[in-house]
Amino acid sequence: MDIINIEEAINEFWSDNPLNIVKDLNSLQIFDKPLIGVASAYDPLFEQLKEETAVGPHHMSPQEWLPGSQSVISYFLPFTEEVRTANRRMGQPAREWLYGRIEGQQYNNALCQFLVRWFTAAGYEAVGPSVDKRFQVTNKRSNWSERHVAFIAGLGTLSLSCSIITKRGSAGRLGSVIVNTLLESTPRYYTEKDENCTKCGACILRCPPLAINENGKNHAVCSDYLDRVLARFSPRYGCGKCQTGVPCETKIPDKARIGKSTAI
Ligand code: B12
Ligand code: SF4
Ligand code: SF4
Repeated sequence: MDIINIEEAINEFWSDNPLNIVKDLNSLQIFDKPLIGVASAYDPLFEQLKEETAVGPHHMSPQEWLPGSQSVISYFLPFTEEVRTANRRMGQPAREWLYGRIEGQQYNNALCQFLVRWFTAAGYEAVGPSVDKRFQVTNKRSNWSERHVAFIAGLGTLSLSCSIITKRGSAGRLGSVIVNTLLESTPRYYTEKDENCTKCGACILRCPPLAINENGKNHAVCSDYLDRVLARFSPRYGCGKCQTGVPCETKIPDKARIGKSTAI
């Protein structure tokens, strides 16, 4: 078993799973090809996430999710150009983005469950924390934070808007699976927790309820705004203005360009 086999399985799922297509929106494709990273289940950063300043003591380690685990596979599902460009206009979320949030998460859950079945069929044990019955979110802090896991698995860093910025940008969703097979870890090409963010401030200007400032994002303000969006667009909601129409939408922004242009 190596990362090539896993990539092939994920890409096969990505290329033909019908949940990636929204018939209601003219057969809109939600996600592009996923980006994949691997962390050792013994990476000391997992223990660091239990600190109050990181996620908190309730954050479960890979061993707590799956005794005997060896590796954690994290993936980033980038939104397609259609979803991203539709959401670049200021103000209310685009319909494409609302479907990307809700139907997109159904697809994400299906991919996670597929990977668990795929590893099990190959004779290994696997757990997808986000689709596991033990998964919980308390005071807006989950017991398995996908962004922190992606950081550990070499996919990218956090940012001023609190999004993860990967080599394919920040506009997308994350998932992960813990397995009891040893895989080669993806090297982290960064050392700081928000290294990929230029602090250009473009996301500050994009945020409708002004949840972001130069010190970071206020989760409560963002969350209250999302509740108002839900009241209007139920059963869907979402916003993601901080992940679209910004220099980190599809790539790691170029630090040399700060001050020259903040919009894409
Ligand atoms: C609760 C939640 C929310 C809450 C609060 C957000 C929050 N607390 O992070 C609300 C409702 C506001 C929210 C909003 C949104 N969310 Co949300 N949310 C979650 C959820 C379920 C849990 C997040 C969590 O546990 N956070 C934990 C806290 C502690 O995170 P934090 O405060 O940012 O952490 C700081 C500290 O840890 C500090 N730090 C201190 N020491 C250390 C040490 C290390 C090593 C590190 C790395 C960091 C660190 O750095 C961090 C940043 O300052 C995750 C799914 C999941 N299972 O992870 C999705 C998730 C984070 N959300 C996501 C998205 C897309 C959104 C929205 C865009 C909604 C939408 N689709 O329109 C918005 C805005 C996202 C944004 N810019 O942050 C994605 C993010 C993908 C991405 N590209 O980054 C996730 C991962 C869902 C998914 N499966 O893809 N969300
Ligand atoms: S828009 Fe600029 S400041 Fe905001 S997260 Fe992206 S790179 Fe960082
Ligand atoms: S999701 Fe919307 S409300 Fe929340 S921080 Fe991003 S732009 Fe602001």
